[in-house]
Amino acid sequence: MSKLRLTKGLYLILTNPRDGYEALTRWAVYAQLPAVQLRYKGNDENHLRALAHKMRNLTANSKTLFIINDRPDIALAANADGVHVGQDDLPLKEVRKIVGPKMVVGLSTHNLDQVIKANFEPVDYIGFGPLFSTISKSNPDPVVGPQMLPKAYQNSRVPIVAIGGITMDRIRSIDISACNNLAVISAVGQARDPLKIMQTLNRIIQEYKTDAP
Ligand code: 3NM
Repeated sequence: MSKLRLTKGLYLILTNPRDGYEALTRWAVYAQLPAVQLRYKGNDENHLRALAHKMRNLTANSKTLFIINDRPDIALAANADGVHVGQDDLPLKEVRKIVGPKMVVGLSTHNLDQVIKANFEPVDYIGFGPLFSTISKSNPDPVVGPQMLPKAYQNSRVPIVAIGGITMDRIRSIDISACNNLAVISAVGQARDPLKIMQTLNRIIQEYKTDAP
């Protein structure tokens, strides 16, 4: 397991952000977000490598972990802090073999079976979702609903990053005590004032208190 720690707060995923990868990464560092993930879905491998290099430089010596989606090889080459993979990517033991023991490894899960199976894999956190319907992913898995998050929490040995359709409006229906992070793409990436939205979401997550006495 990695010694790097994914602290509580907003986990920002960048896929074609309106204001560009560089500006959003700078703001994520300024806002001291716990993590920013490069999730590039294009075919231009050189562009991906260049983005990875740029985001690594911008996040170096900051509070913000730099995580790369899907590609353990590029995460290793770019000296990223972590790699995030899906259910259909390389087996987790292979991923861990490529990136070594220090890197943070995350795995997407979409139901309780997958949450429980992840307990036996060399992962540092799991994504869980989609909590709500999302337009940011092609062929998303069925919506799990925010009510499933506490159940995932009870069944997971690792911290949970809740994802999928999370917006300012919907955040109030999420039991944030059942996860370590909320992850968003469009709520920040397509916002008119991304810095303000990321700061607000990060603060809501970090300051969340349950109503229970
Ligand atoms: N993974 P937005 S949902 C990348 O369910 C991703 O694992 C999901 O984007 C999952 O915040 C999703 O715009 C898209 O809905 C999240």
